[in-house]
Amino acid sequence: MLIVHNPHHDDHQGRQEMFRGHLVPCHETASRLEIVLDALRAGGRSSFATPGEADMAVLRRVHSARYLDFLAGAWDEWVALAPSNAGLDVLPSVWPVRGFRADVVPDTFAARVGLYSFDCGTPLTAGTWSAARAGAACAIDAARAVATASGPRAAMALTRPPGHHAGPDFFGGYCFLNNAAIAAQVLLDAGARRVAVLDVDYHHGNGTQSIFYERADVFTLSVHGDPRTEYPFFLGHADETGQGAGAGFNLNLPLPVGTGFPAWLAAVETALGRLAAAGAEAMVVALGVDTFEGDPISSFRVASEDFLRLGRTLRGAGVPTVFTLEGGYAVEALGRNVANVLDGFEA
Ligand code: Q9C
Ligand code: ZN
Repeated sequence: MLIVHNPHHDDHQGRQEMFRGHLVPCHETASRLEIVLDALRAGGRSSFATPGEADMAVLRRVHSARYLDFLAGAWDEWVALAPSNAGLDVLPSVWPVRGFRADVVPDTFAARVGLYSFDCGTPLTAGTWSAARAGAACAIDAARAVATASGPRAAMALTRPPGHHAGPDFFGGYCFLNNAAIAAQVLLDAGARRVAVLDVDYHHGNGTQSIFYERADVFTLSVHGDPRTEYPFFLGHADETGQGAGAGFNLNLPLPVGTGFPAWLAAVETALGRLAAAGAEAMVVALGVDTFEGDPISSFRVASEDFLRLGRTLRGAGVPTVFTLEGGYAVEALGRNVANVLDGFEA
């Protein structure tokens, strides 16, 4: 398996996220990626690469032009407001909820931060655009590699910040550019007639669902904590099945807090059955390992060894596969957990 890792990931280092009235240190830290990379290297893997420049035309097929322009220029705008802002992260404070307009783009920077975001846990920093753009390039290069006839059958975009909560024109959930959606788009553009994105992160892949909700060429499937109690709360229910041309091409399998490995794996197998029945010719796995029993912000009970079995099960899909790194916040176990998925996949 080819591992395309992001050499600019640590340009993004958020300081704080809002939690119960306090600003607390971000869970999504730069050490996460280094630990996974170290574990994969220690495991004797040899196929590593860093990406070329991100193809902006691909990003524009997944995200709106106005959102990409905002992300690219946000830090300079923030610092232009006051030089002392250079020492602070950007967090939103106001959002256009029901009845407000999202079609008129405000002039005021703070209002635009809210227009293009959905939570107060995703700081935008000096290097966010650089890191996210290089991460998208990892997804593009990983997908292009598996789409090449002589290339590997599987590749991983090993990057942060993660992507699956980022929608067509919004960031949130620690995510800015939707790497899994970008990989899916590349696989389509390379000739696959239908691609599946299977999201096994603890949290519903709301961004990916929103990007493809009215499309039949990408089947989005997500196994996750029930949004009645779990983040992102406002999407991810079982009755969301796609719309218009996309009707029937979204599957949500929400599971209750405390779900153990057997029930979780059964849901993943259900998703894989639907994926095969839909004739997906390639698969993107949005691989969050925050389903781990020791994860500090999640509640499933998946053990480190169980991730080997997940990998084997995913391999059963029998299609070219791109993995993207999503969540997983038990940092000391993160390397082993991700390596186990990949080892199980290749066993
Ligand atoms: N006090 C991903 O796993 N809310 N994003 C956490 C913790 C945000 C998770 C609240 C969780 C976002 C990619
Ligand atoms: Zn997650």
